[in-house]
Amino acid sequence: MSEGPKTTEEARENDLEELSPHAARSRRRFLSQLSAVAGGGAATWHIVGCGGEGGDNTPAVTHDEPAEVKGQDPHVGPGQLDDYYGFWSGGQSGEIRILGVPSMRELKRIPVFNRESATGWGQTDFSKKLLGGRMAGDTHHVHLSYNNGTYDGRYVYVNDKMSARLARVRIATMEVDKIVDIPNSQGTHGIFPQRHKTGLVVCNGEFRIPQPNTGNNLDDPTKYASMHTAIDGETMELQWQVMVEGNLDLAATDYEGKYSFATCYNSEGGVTLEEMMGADQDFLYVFNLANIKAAVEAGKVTIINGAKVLDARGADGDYILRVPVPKSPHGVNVSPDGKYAIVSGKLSPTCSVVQIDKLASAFAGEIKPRDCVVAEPEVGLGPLHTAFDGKGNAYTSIFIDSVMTKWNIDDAIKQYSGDTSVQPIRDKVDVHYQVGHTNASMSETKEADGKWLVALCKFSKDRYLNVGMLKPENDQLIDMTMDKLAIVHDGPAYSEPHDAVIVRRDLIKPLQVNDRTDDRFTMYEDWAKEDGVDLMKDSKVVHKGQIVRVYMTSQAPKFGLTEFRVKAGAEVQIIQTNIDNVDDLSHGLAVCQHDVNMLVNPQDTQSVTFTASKTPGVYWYYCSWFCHALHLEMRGRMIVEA
Ligand code: K7E
Ligand code: CUA
Repeated sequence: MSEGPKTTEEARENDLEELSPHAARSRRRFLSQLSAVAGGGAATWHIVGCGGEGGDNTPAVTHDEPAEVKGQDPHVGPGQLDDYYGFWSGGQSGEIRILGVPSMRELKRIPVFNRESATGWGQTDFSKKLLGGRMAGDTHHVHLSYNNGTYDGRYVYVNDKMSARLARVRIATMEVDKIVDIPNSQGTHGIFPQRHKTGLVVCNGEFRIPQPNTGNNLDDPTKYASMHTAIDGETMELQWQVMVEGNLDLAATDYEGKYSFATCYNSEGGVTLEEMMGADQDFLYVFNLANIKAAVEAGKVTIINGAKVLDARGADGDYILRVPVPKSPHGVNVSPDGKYAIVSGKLSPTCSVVQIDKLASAFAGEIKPRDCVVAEPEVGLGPLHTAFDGKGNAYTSIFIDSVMTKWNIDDAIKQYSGDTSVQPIRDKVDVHYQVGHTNASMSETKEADGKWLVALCKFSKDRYLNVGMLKPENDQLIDMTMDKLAIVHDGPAYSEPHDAVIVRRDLIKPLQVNDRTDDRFTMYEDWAKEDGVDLMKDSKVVHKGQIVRVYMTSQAPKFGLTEFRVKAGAEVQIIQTNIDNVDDLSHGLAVCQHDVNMLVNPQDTQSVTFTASKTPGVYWYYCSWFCHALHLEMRGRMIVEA
């Protein structure tokens, strides 16, 4: 494009029309709908973008634009392995999923905050202890532990927005090993680990509540506050909370361990949609981690529900800097060179580029917080999240326009500083439909490699066979190695991936058989010691008053016990150890009519506690995972006596 940027609204429309006629149409529609909302109308703008019903809403794009010949091949043939692990949040399902990229094949689901029948998560003694009786969750953001700016292959962290929890998966076992409750917080949303080493994981409280939330100030929202919380990524223990006045949305960290970031919408402190959209300006909150640590160590804290809380409401100070950005920002992503935090506008068609090395001067009062903003390119309507290729380009997901916009960061900075000869927008591609998060291969590390980009679309509408009212989400794979972005794959996803990270496969090395080092093994070993049992060898029934402990090995195709006897209504605890030492040889334990089903992986122990039927009789237990030609014979009888 040869002309420089225009200044009038009309010229901007023309620009958009050139880049994407669809974008210009939806921009006009968006603006009229927004004014309807502001006037008290129904907030329906977010579902009417593309390809569907009504008005001037012609389909966004012809389907299946073929990839250009020079691009990468996303096909992963039989027997071939993907180049990347994708870690996807499962949204309302409360889980994490692992996909192969670029095949986009779902390889595994890791239950986290949900009850899962296949593995017994939520039913085994260990998972019950972690979940504390809660059986639902809402996972949004999945991030891995870091060392020196890239993934160290040890942990995956994920938030539960619904019950304000942070969970950790140990990559060696791909199972949850810790879950921590975040006090004084509701709607725990953005999380991000520090990137210079496995240090803090910061967690944003999105919903403002009275502090403490014990019946005070119920009807005085001006007194509500939210928390920016730090959890130690090694111990999973709460370190501190910083109390702020505004809603905290997405989180990020820098690459040096100095700052954490939170987008703040609703700085006006409203409790209704209209109130939350009132102010034209909101903020990127920048947290100064060294100053916060020093203040916590100096005891400048209030204890609220056991948490050390620093009050940073009101004016900027040592702890927080509020960088003004256009109203209601959403995503914040830090470029792989560590230089910029990019704030996506959501209700503004812009991204604000914050130069991180200017923040120290702003904290010192030498420049204004807004002076740290060095570019604000127009990227489209409803920018949500930004990914990177490691070559100076940013890729922003644009929700309302249903496009991905590729733009150049340096050119955006030049344009902002007055150079009218540059145009930062490089390309736009239509996605289907209403893209939320985006991410790219290694994009959240200093090793961003610019190979694959995913657009996690909230609506699939007509892209798949009609499966009823709830359609799959649509995860689209985009080849980012060419000048033009090319969609090369549609991947249906069950409700509802929010975020994903895409990790080079050499960084992820899970075990084939369990190494029995997780915390939970001390629990089993303690019981076994108490009862004089060797878990790897013995099968034995131990009566302890009303409780019957049943130790049982499993080795294809046999359980260590072919029967055991209990009294009707007894508490039964089965502690099962899979002594097979063979890759992929899992056994299960299902108990007929007792609602028990759990997985026991090679060299693993699992335990489950349940109440035997009040009706005496014979109840078979059986192996529920196909393990052997005689798998169906792998069973035994629980004999329940009167
Ligand atoms: Cu944008 Cu929860 Cu990350 Cu969803 S949030 S899109
Ligand atoms: Cu063991 Cu099937």
